[in-house]
Amino acid sequence: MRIIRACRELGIPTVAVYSTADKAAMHVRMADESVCIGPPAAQDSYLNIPAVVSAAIAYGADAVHPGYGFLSENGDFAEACHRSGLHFVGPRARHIRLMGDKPRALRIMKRAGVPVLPGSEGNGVTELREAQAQAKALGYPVLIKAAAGGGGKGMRIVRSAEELTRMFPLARAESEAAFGSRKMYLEKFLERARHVEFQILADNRRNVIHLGERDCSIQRRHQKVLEEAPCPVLTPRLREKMGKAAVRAAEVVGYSNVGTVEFLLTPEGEFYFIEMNTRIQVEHGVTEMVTGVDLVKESLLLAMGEPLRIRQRQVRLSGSAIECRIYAEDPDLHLPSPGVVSNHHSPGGLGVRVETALYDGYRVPVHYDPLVAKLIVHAEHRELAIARCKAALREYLIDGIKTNIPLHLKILEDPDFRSGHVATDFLARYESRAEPAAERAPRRQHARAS
Ligand code: MV4
Repeated sequence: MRIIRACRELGIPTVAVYSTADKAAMHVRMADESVCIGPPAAQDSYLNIPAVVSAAIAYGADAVHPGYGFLSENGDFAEACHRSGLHFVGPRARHIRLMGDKPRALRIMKRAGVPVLPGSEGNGVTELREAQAQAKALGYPVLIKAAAGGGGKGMRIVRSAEELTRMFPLARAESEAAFGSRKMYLEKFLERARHVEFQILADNRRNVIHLGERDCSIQRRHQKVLEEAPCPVLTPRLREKMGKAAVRAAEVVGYSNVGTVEFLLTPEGEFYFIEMNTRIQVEHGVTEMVTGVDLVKESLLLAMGEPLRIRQRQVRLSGSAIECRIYAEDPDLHLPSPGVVSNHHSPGGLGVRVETALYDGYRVPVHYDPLVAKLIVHAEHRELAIARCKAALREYLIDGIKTNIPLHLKILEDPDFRSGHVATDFLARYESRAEPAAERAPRRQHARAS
């Protein structure tokens, strides 16, 4: 729906693809045309490259936007589009593949002078004995990552040789199942860092700019829960330094279109490149709110071969934005909560943006990601954004499914969050001191949603 909106503004007609599970989905109703590409199982529909490409050809499409899930970071898909004469709205296949190969990406960044953490040398580790030697040299704690992965799948923190012996085979099996690769990467684990990522835009004439950062430290099991822009602890000086490193990361490989450079930031102000995401991300909205730049529109124009329309010095950050990811999940059990939505009312007002496909009578399918809405607020400063966000969450009504709205209210009231002093361990610490569900006073309106 976000992509359809940007296309409409540009006068571009749209064709949506869907699986039989998504027949009643809002994006299908909203697009000019729609095509069913297969059964619910993603492997047989949304991940089926020939099905998507042939739908695009059959409907006379000029370009394919991959969105942010499924095939969005699949080099084979970008290449298949290209071979069929379709513009792929994203980077070139070779850059998707490069950034998907963690040891290779890190080697290139290190050589380009972008700071990286101490980690495995070479092309990755498959054998436990080799992993043990490397971990010993790095010193514990060490983080095991999938060399072909990203976003936390196959990741394990290990604090001793014994833990490594236990965890390495598990992480390797997870990587093989998820990415078809047994190659792992070991990295020194930073305990109390923040996850700070820079949005970049690049045209195919090697011009690259950044649009500032997002703080995504608040995650649960590597699923982002709440993101904000700007990062509350970045000084203009550090922003410039990290921004330059992010731009350098894109420049050195000749990257094009939208991308995100992820860093870890320590309390001492040291930062390290960890990976690059070669797609528009779920949390792009907070950057849009503080920069006023429509990132999806820019990505479409860049894919058409247009030069960048904005120069670095024209990028101004204004105010503070927060995004709450609303998941259809049981807040106590952390289990998906599919069901039929009723009494849906989404909040509104100045500085309140809701991106959702929910409507009354819609059945949230069990087959896919439980993300059902994004509440994005923008205000002049962070304190006001927090207040606005809380007010909007209390206004949100959703019956029929359970959501994590109560968790968001709890985060927004947390003194550590309010002072801006959070790190990637925030929600983990949080859950360990979580009070019983009964003590959580049900708030007036969202009580039914919890
Ligand atoms: C790390 C890290 C600490 N040290 N790497 C998580 C997702 C992926 N894109 C990168 N991630 C991390 N990589 C090193 N060497 C911390 C994270 C991380 C995290 C870790 C545990 C619990 C929550 C987290 C939230 C954000 C980032």
